[in-house]
Amino acid sequence: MVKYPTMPGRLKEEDMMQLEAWIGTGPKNFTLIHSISRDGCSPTTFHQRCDNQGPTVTVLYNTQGSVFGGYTSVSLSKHPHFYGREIQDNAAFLFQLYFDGKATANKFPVKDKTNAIYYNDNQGPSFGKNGDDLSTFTETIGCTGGHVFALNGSMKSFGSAFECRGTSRSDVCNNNMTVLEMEVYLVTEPRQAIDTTWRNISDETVDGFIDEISSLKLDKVQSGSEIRILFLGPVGSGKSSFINTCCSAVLGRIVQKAICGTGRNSVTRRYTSFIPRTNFGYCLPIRLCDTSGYSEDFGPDAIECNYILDGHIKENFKFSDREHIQTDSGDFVVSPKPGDKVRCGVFVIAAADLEDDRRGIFKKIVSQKELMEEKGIPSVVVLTKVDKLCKDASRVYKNSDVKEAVDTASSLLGISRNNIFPLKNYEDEVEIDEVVNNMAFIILKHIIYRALDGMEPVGDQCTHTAALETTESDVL
Ligand SMILES: Nc1nc2c(ncn2[C@@H]2O[C@H](COP(=O)(O)OP(=O)(O)OP(=O)(O)O)[C@@H](O)[C@H]2O)c(=O)[nH]1
Ligand SMILES: [Mg+2]
Repeated sequence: MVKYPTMPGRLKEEDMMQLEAWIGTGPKNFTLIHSISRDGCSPTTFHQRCDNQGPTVTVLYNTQGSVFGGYTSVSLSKHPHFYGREIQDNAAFLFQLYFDGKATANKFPVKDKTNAIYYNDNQGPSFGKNGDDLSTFTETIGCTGGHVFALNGSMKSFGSAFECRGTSRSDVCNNNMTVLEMEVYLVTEPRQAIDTTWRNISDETVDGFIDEISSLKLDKVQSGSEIRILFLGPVGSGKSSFINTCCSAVLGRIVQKAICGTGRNSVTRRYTSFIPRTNFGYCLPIRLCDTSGYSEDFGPDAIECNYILDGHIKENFKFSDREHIQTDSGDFVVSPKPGDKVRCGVFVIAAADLEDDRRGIFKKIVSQKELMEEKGIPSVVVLTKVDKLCKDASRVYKNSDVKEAVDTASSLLGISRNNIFPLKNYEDEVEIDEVVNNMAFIILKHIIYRALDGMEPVGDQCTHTAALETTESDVL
């Protein structure tokens, strides 16, 4: 079966809950498998993406703020001899969720079950005999003005195969089939969480974590300066939130030093660093460096990444989409000190975005990872927002979707699975949560180990303690 991006569509969570209640057979997952704004509006593409998949729900969003569509509990499948045919579905229904922008929830159950769905090679999703209750489009429809599709379907005989319960078609679709979007979601049973733990992790308390990190005597390894850790990743993936999460876990209260949020472009515009500090004033000898998120034409590119890794870029440097830093710029460090150099790269990616690479961002990540490899700088991946895959944060290391995300990231980016870490950031919490802290400590600890491994000369059999006794140039 084709695997589809788990990118979110327009359908809100509460609308999915409403559909789930109407379907009436328990919890469901909704996976966006077709979107005309993303995939184009042609019958061929629609059938390629949606045929033989299982139950689906089609949702139309017209230009007047009305949201409506249809559900089919059976697979759309082509008849070997006919380009058009009706398909029986005892559980199909049409529905409306919003009318003129106002929430208006109505289910219109099927009454003529043998004519519930109309399959036609040349058409998009259609419901009722010949698609008379609701047809979406015939032949390819272009996009007008870059964002609108004037669909040529209709609800001309709404109420024929489906009960309309006194609602007229104009009360559902305003007799307006010009839409901003039409989406098809695959409706599946939620997979049972696997009960076997897919990764063993220890319980980390803040005291245990601090003791362990202090015992490494990192400040001596790095000759008095902090170990620099660089965060890179797509816009909005949770880089700044991760820095805040680490600082919160170490301090024991929610910290919001790094600015977080959402925007079309990166919210973080400057190269900024943060040092986590405990509530008794001890500063961890690590420096967490935030960067702008990647979009198509923004965020650190190969040249800037190269400079940052080698310590050539000063803190507070403002990333620009117009030009690279010049070597004669005031933000350019001509002779970087050991503490300016990056010791570990952390690629931060939202777990649910893993298979949506329309912007070519993973290619960028892979090339920057390879650049780090050439320089002997280790890299790890942090998969954020795992709460979207697994609501119960305490079950993350048992959840099969999270494990699958780790496997996918590993094969996409060519990074071994034990360098990929799932994470739920502090995001709406106002109090510390032990489970979130634990995830952050585990990741931070392994980032530090990787940085130390990268700083040890290759082939050297000495331990970290022995490394402390060597000179700076031996170690670095
Ligand atoms: N549900 C959830 N939301 C998160 C998580 N991490 C971050 N967010 C939210 O995602 C949005 C973006 O987070 P940021 O930390 O600003 O992302 P960023 O990668 O720094 O983004 P830019 O600086 O714009 O590149 C914010 O609204 C966060 O609250 C998470 O683990 N779970
Ligand atoms: Mg940021």
